[in-house]
Amino acid sequence: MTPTITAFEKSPDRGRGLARDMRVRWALEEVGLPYDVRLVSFQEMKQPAHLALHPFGQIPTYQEGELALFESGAILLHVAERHAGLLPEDADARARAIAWMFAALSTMEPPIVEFGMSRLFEREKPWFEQRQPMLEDRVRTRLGQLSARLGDADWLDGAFSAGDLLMVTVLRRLDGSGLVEEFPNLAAYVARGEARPAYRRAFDAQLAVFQTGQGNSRR
Ligand SMILES: N[C@@H](CCC(=O)N[C@@H](CS)C(=O)NCC(=O)O)C(=O)O
Repeated sequence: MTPTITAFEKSPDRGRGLARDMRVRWALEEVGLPYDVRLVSFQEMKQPAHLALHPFGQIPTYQEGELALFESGAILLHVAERHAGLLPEDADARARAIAWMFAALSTMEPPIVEFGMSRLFEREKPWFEQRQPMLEDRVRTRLGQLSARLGDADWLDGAFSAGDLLMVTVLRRLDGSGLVEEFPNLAAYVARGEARPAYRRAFDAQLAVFQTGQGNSRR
């Protein structure tokens, strides 16, 4: 059964691949699973029909037959557990890759989102300049720790996994801040992710939505 995901009808990132449907698209491309996309407006996301799918009125969602999922991490885990290519076969290596998925979403993403939100929405606040260095340092600390662990490896734990996929999408949220570039191995890591053919296909598909305003199917 072909899954259907939801994405922004008009992505605020103007097609830069920062919205969270990008990580789901990339995962589906990595495992070679065709998918349909249903575009939703900000208004639609807050209506009962969408809230039944996503209690917080957000994207992405994932529907496959009777199954409806929300939360990009849960969607990725579902896809990765059912299709080869995103999680190792070995049970211990698989558990470690899943740990990296959680690390991306619950250790790296929160300070990065906080930093990004502040730059987007709090510039006019009288305390913006004062608060910014603290937010930046929180991100820098996590980047430094991640950089130390990655060292000169290509991926976080052996072969490319769903953990790397999520981590790269999370680090991309820092685009334009110069922070990732302070850690050349992390900048190279992100570039390695972006160079994957599956990433390119996913990126082009979400960009096409922004450019044409049309939903798309990847079959
Ligand atoms: N933890 C959720 C976050 C979902 C999320 O923040 N989605 C954003 C787009 S990237 C959204 O729908 N924002 C619109 C809103 O919250 O109204 C996930 O990973 O799926």
